[in-house]
Amino acid sequence: MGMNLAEKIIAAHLVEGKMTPGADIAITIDQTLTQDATGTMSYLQFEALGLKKVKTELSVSYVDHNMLQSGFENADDHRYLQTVANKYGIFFSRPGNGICHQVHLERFGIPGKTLLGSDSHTPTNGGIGMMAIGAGGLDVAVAMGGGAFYLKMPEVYKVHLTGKLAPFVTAKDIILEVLRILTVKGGVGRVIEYGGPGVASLTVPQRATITNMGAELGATTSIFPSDENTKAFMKLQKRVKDWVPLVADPDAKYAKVIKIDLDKLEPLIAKPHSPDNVVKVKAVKRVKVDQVCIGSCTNSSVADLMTTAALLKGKKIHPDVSCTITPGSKQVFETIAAEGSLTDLIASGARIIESACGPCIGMGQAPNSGAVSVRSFNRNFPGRSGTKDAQVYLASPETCVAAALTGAITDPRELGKLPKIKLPEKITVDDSGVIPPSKTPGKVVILRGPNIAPLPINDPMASTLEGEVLLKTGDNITTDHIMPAGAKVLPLRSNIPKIAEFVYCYVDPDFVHRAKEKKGGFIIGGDNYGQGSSREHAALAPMYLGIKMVLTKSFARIHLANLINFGILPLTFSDPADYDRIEQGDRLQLPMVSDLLATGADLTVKNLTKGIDIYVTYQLTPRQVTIIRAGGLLNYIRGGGR
Ligand code: MIC
Ligand code: SF4
Repeated sequence: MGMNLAEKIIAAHLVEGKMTPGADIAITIDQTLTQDATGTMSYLQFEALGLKKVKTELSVSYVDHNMLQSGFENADDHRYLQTVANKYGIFFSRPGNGICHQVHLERFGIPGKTLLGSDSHTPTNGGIGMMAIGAGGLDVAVAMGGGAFYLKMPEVYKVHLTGKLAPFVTAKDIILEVLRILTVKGGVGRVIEYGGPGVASLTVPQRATITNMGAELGATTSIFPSDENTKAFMKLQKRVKDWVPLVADPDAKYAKVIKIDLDKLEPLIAKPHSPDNVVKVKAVKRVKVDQVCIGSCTNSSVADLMTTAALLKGKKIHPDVSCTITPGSKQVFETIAAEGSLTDLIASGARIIESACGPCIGMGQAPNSGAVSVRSFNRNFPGRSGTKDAQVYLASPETCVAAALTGAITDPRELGKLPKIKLPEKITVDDSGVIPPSKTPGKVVILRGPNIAPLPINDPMASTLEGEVLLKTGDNITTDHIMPAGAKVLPLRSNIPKIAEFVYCYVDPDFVHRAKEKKGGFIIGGDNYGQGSSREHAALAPMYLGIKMVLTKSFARIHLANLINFGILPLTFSDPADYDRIEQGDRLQLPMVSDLLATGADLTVKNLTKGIDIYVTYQLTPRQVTIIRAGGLLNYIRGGGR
């Protein structure tokens, strides 16, 4: 029987389990990537594993998130990351070299290989035909140590593309259309594979825009075939020797096929505060705009920024708009400079920022109070921009330019004719921003600043759990709600006791105080709990505050794995209607839970306050049960587990 792309790559890397959707499998990992905001924890965990060197084919440590240095913390962390990389055989992409996903695509991605990254947008490299998956830092640390990656065998959906994009309609509009159809939980447990004749009209950076934002579907990953366009991209990058063709078999099976006719697509926009809140741009009537941000790992390729520059050439940013531009990498930055586009961007009055995540993660450029901000990014969760009441819209760079020039949300087709850009046939490939590891690792001293606090380690699970419901949330809670990012909080990523002070701070400012006063407790959630980022801090910091169990209607994949990794028990309601039978402040008990889990028995949660029993389910493998009972993955591995 024929195989699809995902099945082909998984089959070639499978070390445990059967490839039936929903079954537990383990795959080997060829490459890893980390970024600085999740990397410090990941490397502290790697160090705790006590190995001499990474065992992957390639591991790269990027610095792209914590770039504002308003105190010593971020600079100290960068120095730690550089020295730790140097010692353990890891390549170090220095600050200024670019956003991890963009640089990885340009310089390291290889079709057919597996990539595990401590960032939820790792699937960007699916654009070059990799099986690229986002995970928590601890899973990446284990993979660097040669350990397999455990996941549920995904179901595979096909997005069948026909036709060709019209002027001003872009790759971003394709993924916004997929989000409109599938929603932010439509991809959970699935791989989204792209195929059909329309694929041939898309370049690798365009494909990467689509696979990047596939993260917002909650998908395990998204992937494109590796074809002549992939070869051309790798040739431009002087890496054609790494190219291999990769296509799905003609009789490959898919759980579902979604058809999109590119000819019929129109410019789309995601309204506040969710990436699936998608409508046609022309349906948003002249909303006044205060800020426009172009860049991020979704839309900051050479073509994106040259098109932006061509549209802005000879014009000025609207006086009421602040417009920022962040090139995705040093290579993109150099190329747009060499091509003259940078001059046009500067002349337009746009604010050019270094190659990094920047405004996407609230690292500077927080908009004014109540501002409308139109961004070419991938997430518009509340507060993520750094301004609590900002209204963030997500759209293509073209739609962003239309807003920047007119001062209002405007269909970009109203700008007239799309200027033709001529992409360079040659670019400067300069890897000096990537520092190779030391040849004499024994001599390397790891430098740790005072911001790096020791890793908190959980206790093994108690036999009976009892405590109070400290918080009850609604559906689609994001990790940005649980553990906010931004310029104030991100520098504390290496310091769990300090960062724990911010858990749920925008949702309920009293949460941390309550958790401390009650010495921990439980959280109740709705559907798709923990969607968004891969940050394990959204599990680690609650663990530090004594959260022992989270009971929801359903979980997002990476957050679920992170909870297990840190020994927090994830449970779901057997009957979602029971969600209404628990309130904040209720006292709950799970009698003999540790023994019951070990035998695989059914579990009930006693609501002592209301005097009722609530049936719950857990989808944990025997290995995961052992991990939770041990108090987390680090305890498990140190105890000899694999
Ligand atoms: C994000 O886009 O939310 C981040 C910041 O890149 C995160 C990682 C993090 O929280 O450090 C992600 O997407 O995984
Ligand atoms: Fe960086 Fe934003 Fe991409 Fe996350 S989504 S990796 S913060 S650019």
